[in-house]
Amino acid sequence: MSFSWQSVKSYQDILYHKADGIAKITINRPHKRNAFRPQTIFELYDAFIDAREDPSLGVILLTGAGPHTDGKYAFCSGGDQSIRGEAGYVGDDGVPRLNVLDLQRLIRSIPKVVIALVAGYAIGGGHVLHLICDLSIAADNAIFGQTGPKVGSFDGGFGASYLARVVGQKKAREIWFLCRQYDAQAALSMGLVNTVVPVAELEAEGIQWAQEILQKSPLAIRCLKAAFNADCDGQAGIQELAGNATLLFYMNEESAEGKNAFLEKRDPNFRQFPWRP
Ligand code: S0N
Repeated sequence: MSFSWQSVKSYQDILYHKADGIAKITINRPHKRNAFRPQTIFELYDAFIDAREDPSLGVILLTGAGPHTDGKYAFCSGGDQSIRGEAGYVGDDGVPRLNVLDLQRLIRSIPKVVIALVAGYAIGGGHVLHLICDLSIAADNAIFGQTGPKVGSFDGGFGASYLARVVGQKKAREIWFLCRQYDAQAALSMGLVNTVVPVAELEAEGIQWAQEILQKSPLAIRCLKAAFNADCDGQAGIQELAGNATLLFYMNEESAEGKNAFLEKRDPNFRQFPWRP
């Protein structure tokens, strides 16, 4: 399928494209199996904010560049271990950070559909990134797994609790405690991905899913995403869901009457509105 991606902005560690209501954000460090460093996360965050603020976009595809020169693919292999310091991942400014957590929260709360397109490795913090996307489409060469207990780290946030919501407590504990790798079919059978396609068809499948979603009601999808999140995210999830209720109320005449009355220095006439059953 030919699709006219337009490059949006130039970054060091990622690529960012848009076309026809869809954004595509690509982690572009294939020599490191697309491991992220603080700079990568800053750039991903910047691109996701841009996609959130662009009302022409409804779906964001998150993927990894590849294959590398050795022929291998990766979605993302997590935090770049070569720059891991005593208190996080250390960028050029010398400051240690775990800023992937900011990105996780943004992907989860952005009121648009985020689809992970996973070819090759989705490992460690890279596995958590695909996990928190709304949908995951795997290439037939995809490999999934956590490595934390093997490399001296763990993600006790979404990486543990949301994984357990998705695949169940027993499987989530197996994934973290044994640090095994799982192929695409195994991921499909445990509900970790939505479908598996040949690697050559991965992007086309993602575009197809995005185009189907774009035919649907933006507000309905927005409220559904918030509703799914609210079930897991405590008060932050309720805030997100309630923010959508306020948004819808702002779009209603009853809400406008209150604002108009204030601006017109008169009492509001709410008696014109019904107390619905
Ligand atoms: C992905 C793997 C399985 C691929 O194996 P393969 O195909 O044999 O390739 P390699 O030869 O191993 O790799 C090719 C080149 O890429 C480099 N590379 C790969 N992954 C990384 C990485 N994560 N960091 C740095 N470099 C990487 C290799 O070094 C190699 O380079 P050259 O050719 O120069 O030698 C395999 O590569 C693998 O297992 N990778 C490591 C996976 C891993 O353990 N990732 C880190 C897990 N932890 C996190 O992601 C932490 C996330 C985080 O920030 C966090 C978030 C919340 C709370 C806590 C944390 C926390 O910090 O823990």
